[in-house]
Amino acid sequence: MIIVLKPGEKQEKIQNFVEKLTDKFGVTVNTWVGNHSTVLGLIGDTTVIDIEYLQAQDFIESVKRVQEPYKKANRKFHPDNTVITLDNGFKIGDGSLAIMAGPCSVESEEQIIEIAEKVKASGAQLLRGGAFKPRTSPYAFQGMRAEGLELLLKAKEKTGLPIVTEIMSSDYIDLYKDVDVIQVGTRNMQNFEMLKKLGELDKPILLKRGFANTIEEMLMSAEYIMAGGNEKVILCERGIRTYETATRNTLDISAVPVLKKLSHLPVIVDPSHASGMSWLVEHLSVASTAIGADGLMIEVHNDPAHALSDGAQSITPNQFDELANKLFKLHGAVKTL
Ligand SMILES: [Mn+2]
Repeated sequence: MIIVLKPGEKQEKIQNFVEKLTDKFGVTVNTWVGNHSTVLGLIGDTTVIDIEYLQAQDFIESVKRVQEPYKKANRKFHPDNTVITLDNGFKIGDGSLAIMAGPCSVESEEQIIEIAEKVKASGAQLLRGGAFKPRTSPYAFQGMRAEGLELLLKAKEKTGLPIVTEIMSSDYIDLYKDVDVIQVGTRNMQNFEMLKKLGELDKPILLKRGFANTIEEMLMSAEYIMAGGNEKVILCERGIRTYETATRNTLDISAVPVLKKLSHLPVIVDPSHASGMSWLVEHLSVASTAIGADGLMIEVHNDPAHALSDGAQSITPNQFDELANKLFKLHGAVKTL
């Protein structure tokens, strides 16, 4: 971290400030005194230093971070990829392609079990399904809630597929004890109190990128979970809001290699919410697999025209079957390049 001091400060005041930084934060401070200004270079773990505290000091001209503010999610301090092992032994981030498929919302026992069996037959290794649904309108279908979780667990029992489902409030955290991967949705990416609670669990967390958040903000949210002791975080790029209206969101495809460069955590892509249109899901899935994503989360519905949520972006089990086949082949080919 580089701190530039305003010109004309007394040597004694600077010395006191340097001592304070050393004592309070345990960093080493190098001081360069020039003709016009003094520059302090802080070496050590500067993630604990609040940049706003420094900017509030009247004798400081400017502050610049030269190190990322996240530590546990940072590849610099953890060069090897993190591999997350689920209870059934399936690994995410080990170089294989993890495909999570299922309906946007759990709608009935027959629906979730039928889809689970079909996506499993096509090669999906996890079943996705929403029980608690964050909908833009309070009048839209809100999900089957606790009953939906029960049905997901039934589908898991029947098919053996691990399940991934979204949590919307830490009030319901106890209901998720048999859920294999807890999803934090785009709207909750910065629900810091909930992230802290999830950090206390020993369970994989799938963290979706907020649709108006930067990559650094996403990594800081991962840091919240990891700082609590839970290092099993899977990052998910799901599109961001831009000025483009042709698609529901704009898939930031470059986020995949960027996240993998900055962090050791597995990175997956959700092409369904990124596009909002079923015909586009294949294109985005192919691109994501080719660019090196560790997995995909795809919405599949047995009857998209009558889905209670996100029907327009859901593909049918038959379309998923063809797509999954293509993706596994492509992934195998990409690995040999
Ligand atoms: Mn959805």
